[in-house]
Amino acid sequence: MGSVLSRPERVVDYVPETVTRSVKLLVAGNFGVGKTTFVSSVSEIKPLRTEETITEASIGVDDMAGLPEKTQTTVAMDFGRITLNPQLALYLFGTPGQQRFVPLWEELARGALGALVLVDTRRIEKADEVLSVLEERGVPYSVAVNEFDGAKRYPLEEVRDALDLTADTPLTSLDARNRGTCLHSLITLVEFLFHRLESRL
Ligand SMILES: Nc1nc2c(ncn2[C@@H]2O[C@H](COP(=O)(O)OP(=O)(O)OP(=O)(O)O)[C@@H](O)[C@H]2O)c(=O)[nH]1
Ligand SMILES: [Mg+2]
Repeated sequence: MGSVLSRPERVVDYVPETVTRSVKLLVAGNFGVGKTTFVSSVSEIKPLRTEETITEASIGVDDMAGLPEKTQTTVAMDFGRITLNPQLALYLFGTPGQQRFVPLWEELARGALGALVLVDTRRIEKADEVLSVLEERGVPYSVAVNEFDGAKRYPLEEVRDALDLTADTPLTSLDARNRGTCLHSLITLVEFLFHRLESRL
C-alpha cells in the first residue's frame, strides 16, 4: 500500500483484507463550508454525492449570504472512504449543511465515533448551531477552519475563543481542495477520538 497522501487513482473500491477496524465519522458544518469538497478530496473511492441545484425555492429559506457562486447543495449526505493505515478504514459521512436538514442528522449520527466540523471564518457564528447539535447528541468533535481564498486569516486561538471551544478540542486549518491538509485534520480527529476512548477504558 502506498502512502495515504498519494491517492491510488480511486481504483480501490474494496476494503483491503488487512483492515481490522472501521470507524464512522461525520463531516459536519453549516451551509457551504466545504463538506462535499472535503469528502471528495479525501475519499479513495468515488464519493457518493447527493447534490441538487439550488433553485429559487431556496431564497429566504437557505442562507445564501456570502455565497453568490454556489449553485449546488447536498440534500442527503456525502459518503467516502479512506484506509488511513492498513488496519484502519474510515467511513466519512458528510452532512447536509442547510438548517432545514438538521433532523436528518439523527440518522447520520447513529454509530458515529466523532465528527470533523468545518468552519468558514467569514460566517463563524453559523457554526454554533452545528456544535450544539453534536453536543446534544453526544458526538465528540474536532474543528477545522476551511481557509477560503480571500478570507481573512485569524490565529487559531482567536477562532477557539470565538467558538468557545474547550482547551482539549482539536483545532486545525485546511483547504478542502487540498488532500494533504484534509488528511492532517482527519488524523488529528482520529488521534483525539482514540485517546479519548483509551482514557475511558
Ligand atoms: N476557495 C475555496 N473554495 C472552496 C473550498 N472548499 C470548498 N470550496 C468551494 O465552496 C463551495 C461550497 O463547497 P461545498 O463543498 O459544496 O460545501 P458544502 O459544505 O458541501 O455545502 P452544502 O452541502 O450546501 O452545505 C464550492 O463551490 C467549492 O468549490 C476551499 O477550501 N477553498
Ligand atoms: Mg455539500
